[in-house]
Amino acid sequence: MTEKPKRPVKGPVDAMVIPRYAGFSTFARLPRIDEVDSFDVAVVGVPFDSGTTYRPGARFGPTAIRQASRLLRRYDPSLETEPFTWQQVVDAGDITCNPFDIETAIAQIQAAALDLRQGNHHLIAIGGDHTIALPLLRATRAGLDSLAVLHFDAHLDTWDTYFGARFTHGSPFRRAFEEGLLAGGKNVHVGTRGPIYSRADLDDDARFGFKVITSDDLDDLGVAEIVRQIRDRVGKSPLYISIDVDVMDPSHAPGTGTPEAGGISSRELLKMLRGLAGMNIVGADVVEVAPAYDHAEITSLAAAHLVYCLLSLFAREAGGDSKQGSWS
Ligand SMILES: [Mn+2]
Repeated sequence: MTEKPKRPVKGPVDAMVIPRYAGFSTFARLPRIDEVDSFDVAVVGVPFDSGTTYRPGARFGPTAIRQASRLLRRYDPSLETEPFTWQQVVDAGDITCNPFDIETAIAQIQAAALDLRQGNHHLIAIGGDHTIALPLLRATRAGLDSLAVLHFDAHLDTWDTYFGARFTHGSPFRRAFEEGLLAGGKNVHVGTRGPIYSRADLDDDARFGFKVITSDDLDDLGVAEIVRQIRDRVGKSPLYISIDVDVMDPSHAPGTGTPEAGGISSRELLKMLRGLAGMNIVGADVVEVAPAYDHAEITSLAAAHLVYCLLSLFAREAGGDSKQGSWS
């Protein structure tokens, strides 16, 4: 499973030739999608924040995450992978999203994600506010029998409407349930905390097929037990991972739209993610980086490392595996 593939792979710009802070700004200085013949994983920006309910600004998330990703290096000792050489990773640029019409933007994101998914390519979206998870789930669910969602967030994001609007960053997983996109009884929220509108929100959420692992549960259960519970619940189902950076404590992710005290650390989040190695992950997003509220790139650096960890998880599945047939 863990050997370098024999086909040619175009990796990041060599930092010994061009310094990390110079040159074109793609994720991790990887090639653009138009610079390679084919790819296994695409990182795509979704600069959309018209679904935010509090602080706007996540439309600048993709740019900030790319900038913060310049320092990422080739070998991941935690997962013993080379995420940029065991598979072809590309930066697919940004999806054009209408900033004034949410439903148009959702349709644009869905169409672009479907296009990038052609040929079973893996997609990691960098947001953007959490509204974007709905069209990404639609595109990922297409062609699959079922799809489980693992959702890291301070919030449930299964609310119904806000000011009468059905498509906001607080409602993507309720809409996904209503559209039949979620596998029954296999979905998990991790890291929720803080006040909610009503006790009934939790009852609704359970009806949508989610198990809730709160931020406080991390203290009581620990990372290993939480990983065990996630693996037990999801099993071998195709899995979509959606990471709202506000799952992290504001000390680890201040640059976000709806921060809540009492969150988890970036170390804990990365460790949980690594614990998912070997699961059937089919797509992911990292959302809600709002750089205007960030300090010293704390949030965008964490987001860049989360994307790197997701790439490593994909690489472990891709490395030396002949079933990766997308390379022509
Ligand atoms: Mn969210």
